[in-house]
This record gives sequence, C-alpha cells and structure tokens, in this order.
Amino acid sequence: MQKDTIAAIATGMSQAGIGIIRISGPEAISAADRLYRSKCGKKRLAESASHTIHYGYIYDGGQLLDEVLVSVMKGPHSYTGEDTVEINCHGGILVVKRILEAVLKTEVRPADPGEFTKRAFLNGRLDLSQAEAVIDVINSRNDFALKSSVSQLKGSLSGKIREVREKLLYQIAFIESALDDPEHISLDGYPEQLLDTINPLALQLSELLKSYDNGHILSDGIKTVILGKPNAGKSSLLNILAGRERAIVTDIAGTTRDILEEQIILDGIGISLVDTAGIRKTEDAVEKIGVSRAKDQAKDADLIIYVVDSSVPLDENDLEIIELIQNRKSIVLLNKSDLETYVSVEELQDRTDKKVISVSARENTGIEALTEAIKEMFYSGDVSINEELYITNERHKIALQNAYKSLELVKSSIEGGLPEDFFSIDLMDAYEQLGVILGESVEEDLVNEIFSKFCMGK
Ligand SMILES: Nc1nc2c(ncn2[C@@H]2O[C@H](COP(=O)(O)OP(=O)(O)OP(=O)(O)O)[C@@H](O)[C@H]2O)c(=O)[nH]1
Ligand SMILES: [Mg+2]
Repeated sequence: MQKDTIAAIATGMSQAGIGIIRISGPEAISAADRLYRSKCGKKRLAESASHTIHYGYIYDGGQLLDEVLVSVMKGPHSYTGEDTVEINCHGGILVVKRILEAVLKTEVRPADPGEFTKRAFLNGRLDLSQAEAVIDVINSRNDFALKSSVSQLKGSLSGKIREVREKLLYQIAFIESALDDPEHISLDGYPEQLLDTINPLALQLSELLKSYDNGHILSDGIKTVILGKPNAGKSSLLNILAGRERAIVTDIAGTTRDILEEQIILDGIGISLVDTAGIRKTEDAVEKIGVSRAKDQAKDADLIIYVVDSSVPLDENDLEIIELIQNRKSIVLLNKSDLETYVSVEELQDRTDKKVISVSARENTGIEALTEAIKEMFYSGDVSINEELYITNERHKIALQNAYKSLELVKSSIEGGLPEDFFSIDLMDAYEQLGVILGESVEEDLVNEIFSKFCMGK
C-alpha cells in the first residue's frame, strides 16, 4: 500500500455538465471531510458506508465553492484498492480547478499521470496488461480498438497467458522433482510427453503473434503516408479521402510544408493518413525541413501512397521517390488523369513493380480502385472483425516472441537428446517472459514509463 494520498481532476478540462475530482489514499476520506458539508451540516463521510454517495457542499475555508455529490469507496474494494473519494461537481473549468486546489491544501498531493491505475496495478487490482488496456480504452479511435481493449481489460489476454504459464510451471516442477527424487519419479519417456505438451502451447503463442499485424492495424489504423513531388496533388488526395478541406491546396509548388495527419475510415478500414511536403531538392530552409520530415514519416509507414503528376514528365524527384518505395508496401497513383498526360501507367509499371492506379483528385475518380487495392493488401479482401483475441501492444508482442523462442529451444533440446535440466532452463525463460506481459518481474522504470503515457486523473 502507498502511504501518501493523491488527487487529480479525472474529467476533461472543458466545460461540461459534471466534473470529477478524484482522491485516493489513506487520507482520502478525512481530506474530503475537511471540505465537505452535508445538507444538514452533520453527516461525516468518515462515518458513511463504502460505495455510498452523498449530497452536500464543498467549502474552501469559509468560501462555498460548489454544490456536489461525493462518492466514498473504501479500500480494498475500489479502483485503486485504497480509500477513494470522488467529488462530482459542476463541470466548469474554474470550479473543478478550485476544488482540486482546496483538496491540495490538505495532506494530499497532486497525482502523476496514470498514478491511480499504477496504484491499482501495484495493489494487485489489475495486472499490467489490464492496466495497459485501460489507456487503450481511453485512446480507442474505432469500434475494433474499443472492443479489443475492453476485452483485454476484462482479462481475455491475461487469462490466456496465465493458462499457458500454469502448464509450463507444472512441467518445470515435474522435472525439478524428478531430478531431486530419481528413485520415485522416473523421467523415462518424459521428453516425448513434454513435446506433446509444448507443441500446442507454442502453436497458441504463434497464433497470438500472428494476430498482431491485423490487431495493431485494426486498432491504430493503417499508417499511410502520401509522398510525391510538389504539385502532384497529395493534399488534394488527402482532402477527398477526408471528405473535407483539411489541407491547403494551391497551384504553387511547395504549398504543404509540414506534416498533416487525419484519421479516416475508408470502407470500414481505419487509416491514419499523413500528407507531406512535396519531395524535391530545394534551397528553401523551411521546405528542406518539410522534405526531411516527409522522408522520416515514410520510414515507419505501413503503406506509402506515391502520387505522380501525370500532366508533367517524370523527373529526378520522381526517380528518387521510386527508389525510396522500392522495398515498401506502396501503391502508385497516377493523378490528374483528367488532363492531357505525359506519363502512362505502362511507363511507371516499367520502373516499379507496385500497383499503379490512374486517378483524378480533382474529379474524384479512381478512389474505389485505391480502396480495393488497400483492402487486398492488408486484409486479403476481408475486413470483418471476429471474436478472436488480438495482440495490439508491441510490448506484449516482444514478450510473446521471446517466450516462443524459448519454447523452440526446449523443442530442439528434446530433439537433440539433451538432459532434462536443459529443458527446465528454457521452460523457465518462457514462463518469465509471459510474466512480463502480466507485469511480474518487470523493472520499475518500465512500469513508470508505461503509466507516464496515461492521462491525468486516470
Ligand atoms: N486537373 C487536375 N488538377 C489537380 C488534380 N489534383 C490536384 N490538382 C491541382 O494541382 C495543384 C496542386 O495540388 P496540391 O494538392 O496542392 O498538390 P500537392 O502535391 O499537395 O503539392 P505540394 O503541397 O506543393 O507538395 C492544385 O492546383 C490542384 O487543384 C487533378 O486530379 N486534376
Ligand atoms: Mg500539399
């Protein structure tokens, strides 16, 4: 249990019907009692039952701040596992701030981002993967992301990981006991049995790992970066895909300088679309930075859309971009097909093996073909979301990969006829790696880093 008591505004800092100030820790109830006065002026929160809600007023010294409802949840049956009070006041930016200030005048300190959930984790209310799911629920941008994070919050991933770990632990314990007591426990024929146990476990891990590509794309959207030389029509493309005039479009080459990001849903597929500055050699200092940002964005893109201006011949900038996308998932759009063209699909097809689609961002043609091509690339035409468990977190993916590798090592030790104590070392590694997902034996720094990504008051 943590010793100090923390508080933060748990709701968004904008005007709303209700705002909530959350207090957690051993002094939560007494701190709230110092500010709270019930309607009749007599009732004290400290004397109330857990999970009850109370109507009254909050005062800062002699000054009445607001009319409130205060909920009291006593540890360990609260989100953090500690005594928790939530003051529900009117949702004005000033009033929630003033109430928080009043709370902080008592023996309560401001909470760090994610500190309530961190306490829930440290007090064993949630495992680490569930705590991560909390922030994923908050950050969800589409139905898939929400569904998948709520299911992980409920423990779908933890449950599966625990199941695999139990089976591994049983085998480790068996080997250790047999080695300790060879007279009573025989290891004859054991390696084959072990192989029969770990093969399906390794398969389960590899299925989970396979789900990551789709899982991460379904929840975060396909990170798609639009590249092309100046004036090719990149921003025009962003605008028609976004369905609004998001980016400035002019006939001046070099209009877009900075990165512009827009979340869109294209026929059910979430796409995180990035418009960039046109790529060209330039002496303009600002444009230069834009060009280098464009290239940086392209580095970690899931998909690059290369927009070609078909109304002018290909030039050295195009050749540079063709080189850049060579080993990347990309689609080439031959834009301005409504004008007289200098570049043909065939010419591009000679220079690159990427799919080339003729479009017009001005006349809104060719967009269905682009959508189909993206679907085919990422989902083999299938975007339906099933009930399967998806891995959406890279940290989990890495731990699963490590656990899988350790099981592969066990398999090769069995096949190589090595002694049993070799099996248990790698089985133990796999067990520990899976524990990393749940937050067992993880370094404090990592825990701090994970929770620092949370928002205030959660
Ligand atoms: N005829 C025609 N003109 C287009 C088409 N797409 C874009 N344009 C025009 O081309 C010019 C440049 O378009 P933008 O979308 O600003 O091009 P960009 O690639 O974003 O350019 P930079 O930001 O300078 O790199 C504008 O005048 C657009 O109206 C198209 O399909 N057909
Ligand atoms: Mg532009």
